[in-house]
Amino acid sequence: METKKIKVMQKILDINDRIASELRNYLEKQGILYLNMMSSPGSGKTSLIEKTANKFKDSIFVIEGDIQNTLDAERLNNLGIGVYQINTGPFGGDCHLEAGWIKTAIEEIDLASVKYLFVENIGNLVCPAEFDIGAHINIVILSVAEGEDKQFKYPLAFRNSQLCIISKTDLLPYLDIDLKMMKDNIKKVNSQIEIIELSTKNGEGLSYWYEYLTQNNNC
Ligand SMILES: Nc1nc2c(ncn2[C@@H]2O[C@H](COP(=O)(O)OP(=O)(O)O)[C@@H](O)[C@H]2O)c(=O)[nH]1
Ligand SMILES: [Mg+2]
Repeated sequence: METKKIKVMQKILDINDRIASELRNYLEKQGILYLNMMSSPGSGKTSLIEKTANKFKDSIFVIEGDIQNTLDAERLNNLGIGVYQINTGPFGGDCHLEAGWIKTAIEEIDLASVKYLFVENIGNLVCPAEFDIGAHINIVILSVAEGEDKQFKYPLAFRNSQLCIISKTDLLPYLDIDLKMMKDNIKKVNSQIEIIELSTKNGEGLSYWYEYLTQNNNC
């Protein structure tokens, strides 16, 4: 019985990986940079997309993943950018997005003017890292309030990401956190990962983020 279950799970992952690979190639051919944002709830994914939308307004589209509700999609919609909501609640409440669901979304979206396609994955550091959605850049966001050790507790999210954003740096003066240790620990889990420190509240570091996006949008 157990063996059968493992085989079925392997098949689901194989199908997911094939679709992910197709998405990666398709969006590259369209000249669209495809970014997957992963973090625990409240680390600042939507806030960063909001800031980015103000800068790159007409060229951004966001696919929002949530178990329930459309709160984040409404926040982004208010800024006048295109948003597509995926709710997993009605289908069992999965805590991650899968490549097939993104493919279905993309088939319904007009991508003609889009240069940056963001996926805000469902808020947790576990499941989203297990499912490749074909993004060109996986981004893990860790706020300074989360501590120096989360990369060791949830290593896959850091191993499978090309960029780590350390968010909410405006809070550093109020926290007992060793930022250098936090960064060293991230590099211990993934020595290749790039790190950008920023705050959407006071704006520090945002210029590096915008530059990162512009530099990488050559696919
Ligand atoms: N102090 C501070 N708060 C932030 C920052 N970015 C986001 N927040 C706050 O953190 C909370 C969660 O942010 P949100 O973007 O919704 O996180 P998400 O759940 O990852 O999408 C909100 O109350 C934001 O105002 C930041 O850079 N500094
Ligand atoms: Mg959010």
